[in-house]
Amino acid sequence: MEGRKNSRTTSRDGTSSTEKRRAPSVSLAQHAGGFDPDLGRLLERVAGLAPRIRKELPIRRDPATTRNVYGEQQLELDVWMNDLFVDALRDSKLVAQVASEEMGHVKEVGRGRFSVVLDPLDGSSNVKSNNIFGTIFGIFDRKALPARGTDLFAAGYLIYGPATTFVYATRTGVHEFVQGGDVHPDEFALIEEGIRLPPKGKLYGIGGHRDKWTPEVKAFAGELERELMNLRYGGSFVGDFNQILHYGGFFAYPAQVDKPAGKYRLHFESNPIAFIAEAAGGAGTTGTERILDVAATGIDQTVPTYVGNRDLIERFLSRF
Ligand code: AFP
Repeated sequence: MEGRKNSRTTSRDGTSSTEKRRAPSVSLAQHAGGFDPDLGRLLERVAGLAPRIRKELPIRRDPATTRNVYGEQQLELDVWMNDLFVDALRDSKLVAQVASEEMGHVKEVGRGRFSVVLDPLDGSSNVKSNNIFGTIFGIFDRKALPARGTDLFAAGYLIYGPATTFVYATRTGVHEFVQGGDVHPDEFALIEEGIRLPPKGKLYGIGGHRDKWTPEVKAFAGELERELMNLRYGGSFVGDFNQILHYGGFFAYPAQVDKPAGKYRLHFESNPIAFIAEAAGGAGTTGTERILDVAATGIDQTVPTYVGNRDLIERFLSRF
């Protein structure tokens, strides 16, 4: 199945759109279920929440009265989405533990084989401005949380953009799906299977403040600028990484001189995305070690995060 593009994809092969619509599409549940039936069921549950989430987006736009464990003001949507995902994972009967950026602790939800880590709403500051945000998740098989990224069984994300897309990865590949269509509007259909980072990265993006970047980050950013790579920074890791997945390049929320441990949450953001980057042929580093190798010492750890094409990550590391 490697490298397949669904017939609903815009293609360059000259076939008409009517012909394309008639060809059978592969659903997310079928695809992931072919890899592991329980994974198929779990991902179908997760993706099945998207229509409810999209319906609530215009309504739940206000700040909540609470802050998360990182001291950040939560949105009503952060809290609501967290509960929605936790309840769905519990109801699936496939999950034992859940931990999320919004809870700050590990929650026992049943006796299933999976443990799930998630950032229910990644890019919450983009809600107000109607820019890209999404949900990031990582799935462990029979592992207690917190666990090391290298033990992930699968990872993925949803993007609530102009279209709702779903990307999932296992160690053997990264696959993308889009929601909608004439026949099953709520279903996710395969767009591209076995995605690889394009060999020549086009984009770069670096979060934080240039004045606070470490000398290695400043120097490398200068190098990428001189090579005329295009700057893209959108304020949501999931959206920014998704661009790297499709166009190739380098994305970082780096160590800063006043924040050496960076901003991104190891378990909820950096590990799942580094897992996807590696499964697509790329790499992820903290600047001192592979992200997926970082020892799991606490559920609220943060790490400097650099992901993207392997050659760019290696060039960046050669500066240390
Ligand atoms: P949350 O919305 O889950 O808090 O995550 C936001 C985030 O960690 C990441 O998605 C963005 O890339 C980054 O913060 C944006 O940070 P800046 O506001 O400093 O650019």
